[in-house]
Amino acid sequence: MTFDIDMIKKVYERYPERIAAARQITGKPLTLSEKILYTHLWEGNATQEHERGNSYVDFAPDRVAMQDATAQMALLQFMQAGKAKVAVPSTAHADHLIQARVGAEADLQEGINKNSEVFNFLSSVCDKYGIGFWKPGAGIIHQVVLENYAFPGGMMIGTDSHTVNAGGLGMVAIGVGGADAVDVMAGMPWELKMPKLIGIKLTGKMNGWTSAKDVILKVAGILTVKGGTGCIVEYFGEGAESLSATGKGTICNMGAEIGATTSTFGYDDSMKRYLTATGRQDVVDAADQIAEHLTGDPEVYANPEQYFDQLIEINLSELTPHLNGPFTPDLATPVAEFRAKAEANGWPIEVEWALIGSCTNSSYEDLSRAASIVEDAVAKGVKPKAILGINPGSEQVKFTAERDGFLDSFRKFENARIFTNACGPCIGQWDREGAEKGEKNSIIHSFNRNFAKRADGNPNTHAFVASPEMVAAVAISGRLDFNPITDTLTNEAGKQIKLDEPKGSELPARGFAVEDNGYQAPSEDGSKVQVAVDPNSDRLQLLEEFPAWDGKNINGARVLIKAFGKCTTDHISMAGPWLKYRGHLDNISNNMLIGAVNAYNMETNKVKNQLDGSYGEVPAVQRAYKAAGIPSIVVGDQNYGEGSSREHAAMEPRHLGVKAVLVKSFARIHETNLKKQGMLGLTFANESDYDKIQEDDIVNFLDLEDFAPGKQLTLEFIHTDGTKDIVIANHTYNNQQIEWFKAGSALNLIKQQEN
Ligand code: MIC
Ligand code: SF4
Repeated sequence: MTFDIDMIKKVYERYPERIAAARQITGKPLTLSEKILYTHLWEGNATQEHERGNSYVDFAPDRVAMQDATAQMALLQFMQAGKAKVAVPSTAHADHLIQARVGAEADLQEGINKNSEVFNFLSSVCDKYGIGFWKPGAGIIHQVVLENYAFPGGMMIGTDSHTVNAGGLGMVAIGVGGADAVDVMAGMPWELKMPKLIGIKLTGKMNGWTSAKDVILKVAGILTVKGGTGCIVEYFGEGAESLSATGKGTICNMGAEIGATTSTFGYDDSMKRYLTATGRQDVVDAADQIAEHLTGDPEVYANPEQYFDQLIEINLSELTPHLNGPFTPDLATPVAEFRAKAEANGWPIEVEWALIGSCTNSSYEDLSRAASIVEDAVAKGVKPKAILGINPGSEQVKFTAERDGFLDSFRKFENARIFTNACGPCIGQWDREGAEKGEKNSIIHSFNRNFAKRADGNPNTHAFVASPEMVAAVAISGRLDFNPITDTLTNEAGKQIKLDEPKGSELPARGFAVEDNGYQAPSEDGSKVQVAVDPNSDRLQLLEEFPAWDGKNINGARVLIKAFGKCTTDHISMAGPWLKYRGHLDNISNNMLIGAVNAYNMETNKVKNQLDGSYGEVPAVQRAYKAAGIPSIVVGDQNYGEGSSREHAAMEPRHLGVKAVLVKSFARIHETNLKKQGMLGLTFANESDYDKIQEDDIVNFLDLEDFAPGKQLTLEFIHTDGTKDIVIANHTYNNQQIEWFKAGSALNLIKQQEN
C-alpha cells in the first residue's frame, strides 16, 4: 500500500469543491498550477483571487522531504519549536554524505563509518518526531520521493532545491530552506508569493539520440539561470504526454537551474504506468476519479497565450542532443555545433571521466538506455576511452537494474565504476584521483549543476551536462565533440563503426524489485526517544537564538566583500568537504563566502580587514569584525544565491554578524532564507549603484527604523575621501517578514508565539 494513502484520498476528496471555489473567484478556466495552488490554500476554499507575482499567500503543503545535509539544520530548528510530532507526513533521506571513491559497497560502509554520529542523530530525531527515515544507501531523496510519495495534484516542500523533481508526477513540489520546512512540520501555514506562470507547449515526439534531458537543456538555454525566477513552469501538449514520468521528472528537476519555483505536468498515462509499476495502483484509482482536475483546463491548453504570463513552444521531433556548460547550466550547445564552439572557447575536448547519475537522471529508463549504448559499443569491439561512473538513483532502481543485467552491461565496459545509490560526485562527494593538481580538463555528466569546483573541487574542471545516453557515448569516444548521430569510431580491428541509437525500457517488464529498500518507520510514540547531541561534537551543535533587532539604524558598517559575478550558494557555503559540518553552525561558518570573487582584487577568499588594513580570509575577517562589535554588509551581483536551498548560506553570515546583503537580484530560495534567519536581503533600486561601493566605505542605514512593506530603504556610503553616495535599496518584506527581522529570526517568532 502507498505511504499516507489516507492523506492523499483526503486531498482528492476536497478537490472538486475547492476547484469550484477557485473557478468562481477567478472567473476563468484554470491552469494545472493554479488548480494545485488554489486547492492547497491554508484558508480552505478560495475567497479572493491572488495576484500572480505580487500577493503573498499562505499554503498548506501535504508533505515535507529533507535530505541529510539540510535535514540536520532543519531538525535542529524543529527541535526548538516545542512540538511533539510533525504535523504533516515528513521524511528524511541519507544521500548527500556518502563519498564516491572505489565502488558502491566499500564507499557506503566508509560513508556510514565516517558519518555515524550524524546518521544516528537523524535516525533518532526522525524516530522521535514521527518522521520516516531512509537510511544511507536507500537512494537519492528525489528518486525515492518519486517512487514512493509523489502524487498528481499534491503539494509538497522539501529542503533541497531539486524537490521540484516530483513535478514529474504532477505535483507542485518546491525547494525551501529548513526554516520553511519547520513552519509546515510545526503545523503552521507556509508562505509563498503567488508565482507567475510560464507555459511550455511540447509538440512532436522525440526520436533517435534525443532524451527528456535535452528538453530542459534547451529550455535552460532559452530562459537562462534566472529566467524562471518566481514562476511555475507548466508543460503540456502531445509532446508532454509522450514522455515517461521519470523523463518528466528530469525536466522538472532541472527547472531549479532556471530559478523556477517549480515545474509540473498534467496527470496522464505515463504517470499511471509509473504509479502502477511502483506499487501505487491505489493512487491511480483515486486520481482517476478526479482526473479532470489534475490537469489544466482544455481552454487553457487550446489558447495558452491567454492564460500564461509567458509561452514557449518546443518541437520534440526537431530537438537534438545538447551539451550545456561549462561552469553554468544554461550555456546550451546542440551537439552538432559543439566542436566549433569548443575550439573557439578553448574548452578541453578530451574527457577522462563521464558520470551518470544524480537525482536528475538515474531512473531505470536512464540506466537501461545508457546500458544499450555501452552494450552496442562492446559488441562492436570498441574500446572505451574514458572512465564511466554510475550512481543509481535508489536501491529499487539498482536492485532491478542488477536483476535485469544493465549493471553487468556497464561492468563489461572496461573502466566502469558503480557507485552508491547517493548524490556522490554531483555534490563534490568524489575522491577523484589527481583533482588536487588543479589541471585544466573536461568531464561530462548527466547531473544538473556544473558550477566551478562542484564535482571534484578543481576550479579548472570544465563540467558539461548532457543526457545519460550522450554521457555514455562520450565515455566511449573519449571526446566531447563526438556526435553519435553523424560520427564514426574506430574499433579494435581498425574498422569504422557507428553506434546504434539508444534503446531502453521506460519501466521494467518484470516489475520493480527490491530486498531492503532502506526505510525506517518512526515510533508511534516517540516521547521516550532521546536525541543526544554531544556538546563536544564538531559535527553537531545545538542552536542558540539569534539576537532580536535593537530597533535602531545600523551605523558604521563595513563592506565585508563585494562579490563579483556569479555568486551561487556553492560560492557562499561550499559543499564537498564542508558537508560534514552541516549540523554545526560555528564550524561550517568557516567556509562563508570563500568561493566568492572579491570585486576589489578579483581573488577568492581574500578581503581587506578594515581594522588593520591587512588582507585575510573572509570568515576570519568577519570574525574579527564581530569580535570588535562592528557590523558589516555583503554586496553582490545578479541572481545572488543561485542554486541550492542550503540555509547555511544565510545562517553563516547571520551567525558571524553580517547585517545585510545588498545585491542586484536574488535567487528565490536564498532571499527567503535570509529573511527567515533575520537578515536584511536588499536589492539596488539602481543596479549601477553597485559600482559606487568602494572597499573602504563606511555604511550607515538612514531609515531602517521605519522599515515597512513597500517602502524603500536608504543607505549612505561614506568614502575615504569624505564624499558620499546615497544608495536606495528595494526590499520585498511583508509585515510578517518584518516581524521575523525584528524578532531576530522566524524561529524566534514561533517560539514567542508558543509561550
Ligand atoms: C545541491 O544540489 O546543491 C544540493 C546539495 O542538493 C542542495 C542542497 C544542499 O546544499 O544540501 C540543493 O540543491 O538544495
Ligand atoms: Fe543530490 Fe545532486 Fe540531486 Fe543535489 S542535485 S540532490 S546533490 S543528486
